[in-house]
Amino acid sequence: MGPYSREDRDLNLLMEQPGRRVGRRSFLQVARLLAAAGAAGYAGGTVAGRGDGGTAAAAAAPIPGNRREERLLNVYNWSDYIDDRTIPLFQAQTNLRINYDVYSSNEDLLAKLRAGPTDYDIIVPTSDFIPTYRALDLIEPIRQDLVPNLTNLDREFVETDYDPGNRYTVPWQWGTTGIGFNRRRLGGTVDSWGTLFEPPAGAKGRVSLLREVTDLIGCALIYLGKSPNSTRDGDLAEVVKLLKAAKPRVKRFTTDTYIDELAANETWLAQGWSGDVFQAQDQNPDVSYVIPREGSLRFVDVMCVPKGAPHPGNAARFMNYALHPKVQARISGYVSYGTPVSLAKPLLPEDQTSDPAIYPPANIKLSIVTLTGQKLQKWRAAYEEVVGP
Ligand code: N2P
Repeated sequence: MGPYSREDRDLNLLMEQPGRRVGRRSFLQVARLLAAAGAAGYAGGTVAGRGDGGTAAAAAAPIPGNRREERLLNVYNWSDYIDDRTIPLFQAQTNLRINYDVYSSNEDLLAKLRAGPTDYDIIVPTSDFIPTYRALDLIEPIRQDLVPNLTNLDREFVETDYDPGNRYTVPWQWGTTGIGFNRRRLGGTVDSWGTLFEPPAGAKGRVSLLREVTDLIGCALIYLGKSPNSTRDGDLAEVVKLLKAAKPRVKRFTTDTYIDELAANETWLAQGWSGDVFQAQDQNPDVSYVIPREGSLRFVDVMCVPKGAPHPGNAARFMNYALHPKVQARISGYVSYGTPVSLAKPLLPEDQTSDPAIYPPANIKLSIVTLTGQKLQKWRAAYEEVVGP
C-alpha cells in the first residue's frame, strides 16, 4: 500500500470532481459510496455515530477533551458553505456523527449564542466578530494539542489581529464581497457599486442586497468614498440616504436566497459573496462576479468552540481534519471560496487558483472591517433604519 496510511488513502475519495451542491440526499449517496469503497469506520454500512460500527482502531479510540462522552459533533455553519463529501468521510473515518445546521448571517448567529447555551460544538463567525465573541465570553480556547494540522495554515491566517496564534479560531474559508450580475439581462457589464446602490430603472425588483450589517454599510461607505471603517454620524446618514433611495428597486435583503435567484434569472444584480456567486454561475453562465473598482471588503470565516460546548474534543478532531490539504481542496473547489491552506492549491483546478476574483491580486483594494462596541451599535442602527430589525 505504499507509504500512505489507510486514513490518508480514504481522503482520495475527496479528490474526484465535485457534483451538485450539497443536500441531505447527496450525503446519503456519498455515505453509500464510502461504504462500498470500504472506507475506515464503515463496517458493512453501519451508520457512523451509533457507537457500534468502527472497525479502524482510530475510529474506536476515545477522543479526549469532551464534556459529554458521546460520539457526536454539532456543527453550525453558514448555508452553502460545504461540499457533499467532507462530512460523510469524517463520519466514516472517526465514527463520530455530525449534526450539521446552517444559519445565514453573523447577526443571527450572535443572537442565538447570546440567547443562552446551545449544544453547538463548532460555530463559524466572520473574523470581524471575534472581538465581540471574546468580550462577551462566548467562545473558549480550542484544544490546540489535538489540532497538529494548524501548521498547514498560511502565515497570514496565523498572524492575525483578531486571534494571533489561533488560540480561539481556525479559519474555514475566506472571500470577498462584490456584485453578482446577469450580463444578458442587464445588457452589459458592471464595474461600480453605483450600478447596485443606484440601480437602473429597468432592474427594478431584480436587485438584492446583503442582509448583513458589515457588508451593507461597509460597501455603501466605500461607494461614497468614505473610510470603510467610518463611524461618523454624517457618513452614516449619507449611507442611510443612499440605501433608502435604492430600496424601492430592491426586491429583498438576503444572504441565503440569491444563489438560486441569480441562477434562475430572477435577480439580475445581487450584492453577494464571491463563492456564492460562482455557485450561481455554475448553474447559469450569464452570471458574472465583480469586485467593483471602488474597492470592497474581504472576510475570513473562522471555526470556534462556544464556551461550555459538549464536545470540544470532537470539535478539535474535525478542525484538524478540515485543515488537511485534501479536505480543504474538496471544500474550496466545491464552494469556490479561498482556502487558508496553500498546500491545497495544487489539488484545485487551475482555473480556480488563477482566478483573480477568487484569489485577488494585491493591487485590488480590499479592506477588512472590524466591528466592535460603539461602532457595531452605530452600524447596526444605520442598517436597521434601512432594513428594519
Ligand atoms: C456562504 C457565505 C459565507 C460568507 N454561503 C459570509 N461570511
